[in-house]
Amino acid sequence: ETSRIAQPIGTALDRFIKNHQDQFAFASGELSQLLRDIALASKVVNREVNKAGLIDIMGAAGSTNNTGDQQQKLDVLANIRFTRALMKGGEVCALVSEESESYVDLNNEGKYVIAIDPLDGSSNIDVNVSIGTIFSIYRRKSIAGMPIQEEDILQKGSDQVAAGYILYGSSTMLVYTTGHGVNGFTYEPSLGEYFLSHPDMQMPADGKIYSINEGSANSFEKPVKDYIQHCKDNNYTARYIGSLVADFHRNLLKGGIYIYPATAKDPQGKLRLMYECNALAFIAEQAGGKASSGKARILDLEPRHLHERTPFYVGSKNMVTKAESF
Ligand code: P6P
Repeated sequence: ETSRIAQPIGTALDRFIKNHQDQFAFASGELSQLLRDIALASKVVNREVNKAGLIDIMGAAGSTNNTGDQQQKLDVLANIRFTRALMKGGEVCALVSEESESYVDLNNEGKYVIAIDPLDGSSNIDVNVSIGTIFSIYRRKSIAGMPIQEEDILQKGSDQVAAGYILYGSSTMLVYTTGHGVNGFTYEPSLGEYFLSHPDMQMPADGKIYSINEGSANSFEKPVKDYIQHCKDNNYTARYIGSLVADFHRNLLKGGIYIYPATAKDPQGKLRLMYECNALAFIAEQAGGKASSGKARILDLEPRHLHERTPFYVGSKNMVTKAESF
């Protein structure tokens, strides 16, 4: 399959996208350009994340986003940067963001719709813990030039044409899929370029790391409690960074499972289907992993509203299957 023709490590992102453009359905270059627009915006956000401690942009902006989260200034900045880059890029007609109550009509003729969490884990900014951007890309379903329809906005995860994340960590990485495997690029700030560092990423089928916030364990449903006990009985390692992209990325590389189940505080789970779970589920499956609500495949869930939450089990295929069996 052409998609698995690994490019040499060190290939620059632009060259990689160009070399793989033939795989994109409707390969008319728009999706390539959209990926470049996202990469560009991430470079600007990366620069701001890296100097957050220097300029008084840390600490809460005082406002709260539509989900009641205390908005950090970097949240606001990241949302602005990605929205502006996508508006100027012209490839996206509508944007769904954690930071916006309803979808944003970008007034473009673009063929694509993007769902994005511009800066997930933002409560970690003040303590210098890795944070991330998560995005899903869909084809517009309604006729270009006509008003945006609900069918354009509320699409199942299985309809994604691309998905990815940027991890602003000890190094900054862009990891994405277009349905032909998963590739990871590491940012070289001195050159302002992403370079292929992790070609054709495969998530180990098994692992011994479990990621869950056990502070909420008293309200976990019995199957979750029993699975955690199974992990302890098998001497697994507990690793919970409290930043979804960082926990996901580690599990992608080393094998492991991340669980955010239903809790008393969040009876539907805390994570969002449209701009957190669907993207990571697509990436997980493309890397040989699995993503479930505990009862159903994440990518099969029919979204009912933009900010819908779902319980989320994602990671090594055999670990997710085991967790579902409790
Ligand atoms: P808790 C961060 O707010 C986030 O959305 C994810 O990045 C992270 O995994 C989770 O919530 C942490 O939530 O309830 O464990 O603090």
